[in-house]
Amino acid sequence: MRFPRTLLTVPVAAALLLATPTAALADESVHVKLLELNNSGASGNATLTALDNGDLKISIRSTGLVPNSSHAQHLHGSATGMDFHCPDMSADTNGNGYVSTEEGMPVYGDIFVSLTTKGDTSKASGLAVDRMPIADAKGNLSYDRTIASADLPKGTVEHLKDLHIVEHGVDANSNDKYDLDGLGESTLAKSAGLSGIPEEATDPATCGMVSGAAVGSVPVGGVATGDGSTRDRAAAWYGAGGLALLAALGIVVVTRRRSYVLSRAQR
Ligand SMILES: [Cu+2]
Repeated sequence: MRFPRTLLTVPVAAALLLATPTAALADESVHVKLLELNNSGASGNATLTALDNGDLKISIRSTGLVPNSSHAQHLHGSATGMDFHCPDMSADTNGNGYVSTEEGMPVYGDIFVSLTTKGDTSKASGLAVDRMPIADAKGNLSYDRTIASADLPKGTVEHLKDLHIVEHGVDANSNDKYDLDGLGESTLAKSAGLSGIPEEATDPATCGMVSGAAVGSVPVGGVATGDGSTRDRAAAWYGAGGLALLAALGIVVVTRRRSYVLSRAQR
């Protein structure tokens, strides 16, 4: 960036510097790759966007799910720095060939946010299958929702990197539906007082870690990695001298913006 010193005073330069990142910071997105669990054959992509007003926008596109069926999906994890991650098959402690939701929980954490299509998004809606998205006849699922900051657990946006997306619902006996013949009755639903729910409906099908997406990474000395998300572009802007230039100007706003970036960047 060039500053014709005869034309630009420090305040003008500062205004120019601040104008660009404001737009870039409005949408801070992280990309999440949803990988199959339980040999479900399902996978997907998700984008979590922390909006400027504190709301969280979630977009999920998945394929290979049980067709015409409701898929419970959640953000799992914790905002208190616990190290949760997606499980592998070693979490299948009862050895039935499927990691159940309960077996996975010590690894991926409790339900943090229920990704329902409408209404409540708390843990209490974890099994609200009537408000969960339904895969189409081909097993594709599309989900978009913006959850207001007031409805998010404290620290959600700040701790996005500690969360994972889990989509539930598998088809163990390959008949394109949930039924008791596949894996029997859901022990999870049963423990919640719901009887007759197939285990197939509650076992996880995909899991994706937000932490795998280099959330908020602003390496000292510049940004060389990343997935090209908005988040990374913002980080790149600051990392590639923006912060240094602003700091050199020594204005109050610099501190505020820097702490904003770094608070998203803590690993
Ligand atoms: Cu879940």
